[in-house]
Amino acid sequence: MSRRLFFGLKPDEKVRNALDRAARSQPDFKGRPPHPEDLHMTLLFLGQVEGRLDPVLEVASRVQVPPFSMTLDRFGFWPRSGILFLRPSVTPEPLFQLVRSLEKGLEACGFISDQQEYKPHVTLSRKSQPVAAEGPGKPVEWNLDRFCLYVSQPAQDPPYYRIINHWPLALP
Ligand code: 2AM
Repeated sequence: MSRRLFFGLKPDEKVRNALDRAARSQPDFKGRPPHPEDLHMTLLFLGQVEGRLDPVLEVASRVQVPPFSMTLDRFGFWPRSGILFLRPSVTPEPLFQLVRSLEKGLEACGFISDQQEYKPHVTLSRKSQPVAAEGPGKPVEWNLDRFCLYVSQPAQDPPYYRIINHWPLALP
């Protein structure tokens, strides 16, 4: 069996509504917003994973990172993909720790990470037009206390991303 997997952070309803308001504050983006349930921040994209998930679940269960909060306060735009996103202007250290810890654990058990520089963002729309790169009217505050493993199922109707497991952010 093969599945397309990624680790990510899922906003709760309050944050999803705030993200929706932020996207609507950019009336000219003309893009395709994700299904509200699909809004997420990617931590690490694993791609197609064959066979049993035990090693991946084991790595996630060993992560020791405290809960944290972040403020999404900057719009951004990637012209090649037409992705309009919101990002934190300050990346909290625990977010870097979380990504590094997953990367290191997965590399140690044979998963190859794509080596891109990690750019925390929440995609608000695809196939968008460029937008004025200003902050949202009201910065979106997001408190994080867990991270998730998602399976991506682009062949079916949205939502495309299903959480298959989640772990608390906690120190021992
Ligand atoms: P996203 O914009 O929905 O989070 C696989 O490349 C996926 O990882 C992309 O579809 C994108 O999904 C996310 N991604 C791509 N480049 C990234 C980067 N530099 N940092 C973090 N996530 C990235």
